[in-house]
Amino acid sequence: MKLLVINPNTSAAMTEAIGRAAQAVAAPGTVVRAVCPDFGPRSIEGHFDETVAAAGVAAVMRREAGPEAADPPDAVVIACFGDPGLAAAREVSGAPVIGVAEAAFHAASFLATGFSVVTTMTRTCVIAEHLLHAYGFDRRCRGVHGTDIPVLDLEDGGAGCVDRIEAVSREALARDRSGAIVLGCAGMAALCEELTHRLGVPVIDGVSAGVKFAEALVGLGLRTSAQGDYARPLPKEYVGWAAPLGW
Ligand code: 2AL
Repeated sequence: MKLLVINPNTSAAMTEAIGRAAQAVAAPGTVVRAVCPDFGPRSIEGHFDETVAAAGVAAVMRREAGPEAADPPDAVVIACFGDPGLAAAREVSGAPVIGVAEAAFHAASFLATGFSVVTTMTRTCVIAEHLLHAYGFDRRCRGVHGTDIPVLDLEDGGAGCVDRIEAVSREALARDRSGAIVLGCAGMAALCEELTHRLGVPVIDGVSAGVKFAEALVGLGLRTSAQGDYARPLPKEYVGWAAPLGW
């Protein structure tokens, strides 16, 4: 199957690292293509970044997976922990679209009664909390914790950040009485194995979980519902820089 992985930030290094992490867990028949928008923030660390990044995801979806796409994917993973543009992406194509936060929350809930999220800047904690509430996982998550690691410090895979993430995770496991850690940034994907080894509890990277859930849905022949709010956007004119995105 063809799996499109969209990194909503515009860091080429992080897009490559996410693509490698996705391909590493993919089944032999899965071909991963990792892309990022051609406009928007280098990293997503707040509401404004996220809003602009969501438009970038919409533009990539339109080009790569929309009705005019030359070689549309069988499934899509949106690889930023705020799941920017996720609902919009599901209006573009019937191919299943998975957000990495949503995937990680589901996976963690299979493995522990309660989990903790360990993320980047403390100011982004509220974004994860809003998602937990929107997705109905706020009863399973026992705490969201910032490390105050800037996202771009994770560009190379984040090896220099692993001690700090381990320390915050240990504190979170004890304070929250939780049984698993969800990594709150797609840029932490390469650290999952090392942190699992160090912490001795399940550590969930949403990129890997997203890839495996995408493969499962495609394997089951399931597609996004076109009934109701995930139906194609209504035809209308878009103006200004967004004109090509009109339907
Ligand atoms: C993220 C992420 O996954 N990518 C990015 O640029 N920002 N999330 C986060 N909590 O920092």
